[in-house]
Amino acid sequence: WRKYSTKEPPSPPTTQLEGKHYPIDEWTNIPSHISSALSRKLHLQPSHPLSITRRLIESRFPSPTYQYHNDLSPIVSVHQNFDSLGFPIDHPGRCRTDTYYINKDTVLRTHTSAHQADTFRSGTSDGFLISADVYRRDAIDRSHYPVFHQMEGARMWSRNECGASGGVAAVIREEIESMPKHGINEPLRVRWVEAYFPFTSPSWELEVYWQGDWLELLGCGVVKQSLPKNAGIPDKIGWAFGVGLERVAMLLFGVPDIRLFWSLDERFLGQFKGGEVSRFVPFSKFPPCYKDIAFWLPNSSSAAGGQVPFHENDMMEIVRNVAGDLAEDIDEFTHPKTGRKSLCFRINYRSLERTLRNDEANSLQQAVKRVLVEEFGAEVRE
Ligand code: FA5
Ligand code: MG
Repeated sequence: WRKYSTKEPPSPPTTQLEGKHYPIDEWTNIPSHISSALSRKLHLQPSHPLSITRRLIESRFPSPTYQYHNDLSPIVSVHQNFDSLGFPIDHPGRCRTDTYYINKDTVLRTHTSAHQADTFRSGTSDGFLISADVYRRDAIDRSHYPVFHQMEGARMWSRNECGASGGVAAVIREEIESMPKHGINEPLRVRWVEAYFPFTSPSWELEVYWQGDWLELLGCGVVKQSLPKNAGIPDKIGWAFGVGLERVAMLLFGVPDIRLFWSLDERFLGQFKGGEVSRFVPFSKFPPCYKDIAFWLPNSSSAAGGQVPFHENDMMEIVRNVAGDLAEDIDEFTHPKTGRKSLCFRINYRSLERTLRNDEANSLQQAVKRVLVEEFGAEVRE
């Protein structure tokens, strides 16, 4: 019992990630289905479609002009992920509803841009490609996943080498527009949409037409001068892009659902053993199972137990925690206006690997309800 009578204060609670201990606090919000993804590193598995896609893009941005970084830790500071890129302090991306926090100062990177400033500062090459896993609390559907992979590309020039920033803009658009077309035979409809990022100006996003809708592939732009200036290279000017590797791989390989990239099923992995781009042959599509849920939330003034306001991403997270990859998508319904906030969601449960039984879907749905009631004080409308 002596062990417990020591006068030393108890050590603060910590969490272990990638073999290191981090103090936790009221910002910590990393569930186990996320922390267990850290070790997967799909973009480094030689015959995984994400790795094949990475190498294909790398081949268009050759070394030594471009230096490749493929193993940077996903654990970064709030400064690296947001401050160094000029994100304003009230930017919604910084919220706990959108970002996975290890503690108030440390996050799982939400984008590969988190490494831009450091890589510019290291000054070891004019260009770089950074491929990595990134993490976001986000919607559930066929093209979104809370862990996905991005490739950051950037290239710097001396001002006199490249002329005006207009020249840089032309180069990036030319270079990037041809990227998703590579390896695809049928004509692809692509369009550029003006966008906003705190660290580029002008900025664009590139979209392609896919399964009846526009799918966003990447964001890019001319790097704002504050970045090279802060990195000690004020005479340089350059462009950068950040592309979603899953999105490009879905086009290249014909993968219809982003969850498939995480599959350990040989019917999926076995198709890419050659290490080259090939058309994915889908295994039969198993039937969906739709379940609706409607609930009231307590008024924030009367919220018991210090409950926090409910965010749509909280619903996504609850379902991910309960159902894992058995949830295919979630739709929010419009609901009648009343004094209290009422929410309705339709969850589509569907396994990629087998037919899901109705009683399995029911028990997942029951578990979702339980979390809503116990953790958010929801009153489920039957
Ligand atoms: C960014 O993350 C910027 N850092 C990109 C950038 C880099 C802009 C350099 C300028 C210069 P955005 O949030 O739009 O931008 O994400 C980039 C891409 O990541 C998207 O176009 C999409 O292809 C992919 N993506 C975003 N969220 C998800 C998700 N939940 N699941 C899968 N892919 C996603
Ligand atoms: Mg975007």
